[in-house]
Amino acid sequence: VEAIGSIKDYTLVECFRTHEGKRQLLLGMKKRGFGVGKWNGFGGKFDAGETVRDCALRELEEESGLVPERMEWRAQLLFTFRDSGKLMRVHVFAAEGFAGEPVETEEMAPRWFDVDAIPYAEMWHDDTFWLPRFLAGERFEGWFDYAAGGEATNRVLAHEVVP
Ligand code: 6OG
Repeated sequence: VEAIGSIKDYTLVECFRTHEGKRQLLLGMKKRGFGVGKWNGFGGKFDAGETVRDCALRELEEESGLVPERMEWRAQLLFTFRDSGKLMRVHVFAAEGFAGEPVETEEMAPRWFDVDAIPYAEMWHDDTFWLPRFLAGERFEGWFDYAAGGEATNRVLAHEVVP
């Protein structure tokens, strides 16, 4: 029997702006590591002793160069993986108010998307279930149960989103 792994915490920041009258969401194409090849918000793992908010701000700046004027906590997502038994908890923030443009980093290639043209087919499957509610301004908790092969198969078998 494998040892029971502990839960791993991550942050994820969804950045918004209004551009030429249209509301837009910033996504980054992940160039390496977990979720490579998918569009996603910006975030990552905690440094020792770091608060959730500090981690979110640090990861956003490291991966995009951006520092937001406003950022608020909006969601907590729990991910289970059938094959590995891995447990991940992701703390999601909404941010806005940016001075410059995002820069490409070793981790992410950034692009602004109109909120009515989100590339769901090239994102984590769970985003399909919660991002529309996030875009609508809701706060919620979500649970997503990934099929075996998690990252490669990208298939949520069961889920729940609770306000
Ligand atoms: P680094 O490898 O960059 O952290 N993340 C997920 N995001 C979504 N939408 N769905 C998932 O389904 C995710 N799993 C992880 C959290 C990984 C980054 O990717 C996010 C972090 O922002 C399983 O350190």
